[in-house]
Amino acid sequence: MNFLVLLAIVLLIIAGHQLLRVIELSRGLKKTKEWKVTETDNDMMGKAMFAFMIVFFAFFFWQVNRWMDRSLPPAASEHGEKIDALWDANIYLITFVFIVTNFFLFWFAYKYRGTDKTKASYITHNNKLEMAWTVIPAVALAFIVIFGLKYWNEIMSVADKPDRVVVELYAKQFDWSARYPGKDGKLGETDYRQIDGGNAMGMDTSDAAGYDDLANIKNEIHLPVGREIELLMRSRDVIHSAFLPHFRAQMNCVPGMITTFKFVATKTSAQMKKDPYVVKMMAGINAQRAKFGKEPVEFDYLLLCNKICGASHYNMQMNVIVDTEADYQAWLAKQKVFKTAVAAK
Ligand SMILES: [Cu+2]
Repeated sequence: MNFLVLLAIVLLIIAGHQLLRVIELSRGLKKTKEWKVTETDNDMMGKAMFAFMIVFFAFFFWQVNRWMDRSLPPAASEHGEKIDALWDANIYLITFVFIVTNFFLFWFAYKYRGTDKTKASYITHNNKLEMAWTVIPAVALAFIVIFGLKYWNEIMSVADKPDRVVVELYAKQFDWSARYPGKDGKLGETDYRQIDGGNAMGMDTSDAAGYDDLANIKNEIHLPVGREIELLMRSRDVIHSAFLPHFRAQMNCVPGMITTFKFVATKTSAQMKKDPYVVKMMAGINAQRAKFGKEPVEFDYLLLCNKICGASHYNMQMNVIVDTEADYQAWLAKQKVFKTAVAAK
């Protein structure tokens, strides 16, 4: 059986070889050379390039229009507006360059398509051109880098508002816990050796400053609108990344150290749900969900993990509710104090 298969393969190879020889011989008998590009070929290719350009640009603008309302809504934080402005400036610049360069690419392929009448000119060097394509991108990049650095320094500066809200985010495989300081305004010390069922965030039980902390808050956190929020982040196991896309905030949570990010939320969750962009975005998402027989969802600010941190990484999510000051205080009053939480276990 194996021998027959081998024989069939060998015969197939021989047959293929013979077929190629026949083609080669018949080519020699013809007068025209089929590898030679004719006037008609060039004309057709040039026009095809032009047609492709039109379809290409049309597809590009269709895509922008089709998917625009599935991108992130306008920033809901003060610094987020700066990031969005920088992002928009970059995107407009890139789109402009994309259209100009691709227009010339395909337009020239069409305009200067080969004919027997014209001959290509031989140009080796042009100082003016060299200057133009060095200086113009250098100026554009300098603009992007300078604004990027300016905003980076403003955004990454240390939280310093006296009335700021401090929130600790504790990441572990695979969920988030939050902790707020109690009436003393101070978070208690932590000690990883004390982690157990009743002390999941590893608080140091010998530090009295931690007794009034509102610890081990799960599923959702509340933040007041218009006040500086200082996030302090810790991780129990691997590197996670606290990602709050609607506030344009992200910071790695690294085991063994505390990382920080500060921001000011500008819109409450209730205001954001009524934002025209969000209404349209959610309608699009819910129409898509309906196709798969899933119930509609409401908009919520989210805290996600943005590091591929393990098998259930996708599960690391927490709702973030931005409240008015009064609602925030009411929610805060309902949270369990650490000492009572420990006593209750
Ligand atoms: Cu994670």
